[in-house]
Amino acid sequence: MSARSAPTGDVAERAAEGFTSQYGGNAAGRWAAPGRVNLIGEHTDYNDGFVLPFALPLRTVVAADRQDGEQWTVWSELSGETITFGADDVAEPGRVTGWGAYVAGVVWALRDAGHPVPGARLAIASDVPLGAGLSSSAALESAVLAALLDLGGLDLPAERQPRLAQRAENVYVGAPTGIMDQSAVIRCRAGHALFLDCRDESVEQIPFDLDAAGLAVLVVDSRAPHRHADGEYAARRRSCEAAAKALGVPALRDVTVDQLDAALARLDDDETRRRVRHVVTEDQRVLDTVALLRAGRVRDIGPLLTASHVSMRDDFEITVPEIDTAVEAALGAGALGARMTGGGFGGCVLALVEADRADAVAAAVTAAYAERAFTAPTTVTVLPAPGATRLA
Ligand code: GAF
Repeated sequence: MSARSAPTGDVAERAAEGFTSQYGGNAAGRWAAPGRVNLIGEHTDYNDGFVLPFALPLRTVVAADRQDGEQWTVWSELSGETITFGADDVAEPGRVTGWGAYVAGVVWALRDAGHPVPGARLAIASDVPLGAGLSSSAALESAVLAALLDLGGLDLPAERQPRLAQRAENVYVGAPTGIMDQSAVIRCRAGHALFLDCRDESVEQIPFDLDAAGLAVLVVDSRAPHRHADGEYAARRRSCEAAAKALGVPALRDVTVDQLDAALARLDDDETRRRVRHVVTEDQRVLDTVALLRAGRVRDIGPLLTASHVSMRDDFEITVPEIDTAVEAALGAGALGARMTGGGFGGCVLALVEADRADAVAAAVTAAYAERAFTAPTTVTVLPAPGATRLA
């Protein structure tokens, strides 16, 4: 999708060929996990709230087989490197660093949960662009998890897998992310968006048939460099947790829009009030979006998407000029709604468009970028794809 994408050619074949060239022979199997976009519900997951992501047709594929002993050998086409780690490296978090930490983190999380993990050789190929806010990390963790579960004959129901992959990222890698990305990557279905309650992890598959409605979702990679994304993400999370404590609720999910004004009146700084307003109104926008989709009113979700963007821009303050430019240009060219998707400070924008307007909207975004001398964006239209799976 962008200059940050992996090499061309079929990703599953690249993984299989990588396996053969690194280790000789054929892999025992191949496991795929997609990237995701979030239709709506941003920074609500770690507030126990609601999200509505769908899986992308861009995937990470792991070709793998078992090897003797407690040893894991991993090759990735992205770095061209092969790394090896053993039991000592997964005895506690943080010993393997860089991209290998996401793989070692999954081994660590499985072992920490009491699962006997087989030694393995893995080869990784990916079409999910790195650093574009499309969950390349969750795709990697989830594809590795699927491979290790199958190779070890381990039984871990799909609904319990996201927490395990999230622990790999939170504890082993050290990134304080919520449960959305791993849930999306593992539990999404083709043609549907995943309505996830991040408190009890219950899900509803919401039909999201863009083709039938004559619509398209255009994804714009803003190409904006992630500016302080990790520190700012953690700061937003701390601010939400502090606000919930000040309001005497377990999480901001427990404040409804009807209670919002009274809750805001009890908070004494304006920044915190704006953070809370984003989360509380965003949860309601997810519920409203789901209600419209259940009623088959796909076009009508546009204004909710745009309102979500305005809230992220003005109240949560997680957008950047490239992102705001893309949203404004898309709306100016007739998009029904547009918003940043993902954690923020760069990443992607999604725009809901009439299918026959997708090219014109993409061209308008590109022209707006050129006017401001931003690095040219990349654009692609996407349909909701399946979640993690073993390939034939
Ligand atoms: C990132 C995180 F990984 C998610 O958990 C979520 O908080 C998202 O940002 C914002 O909605 O993708």
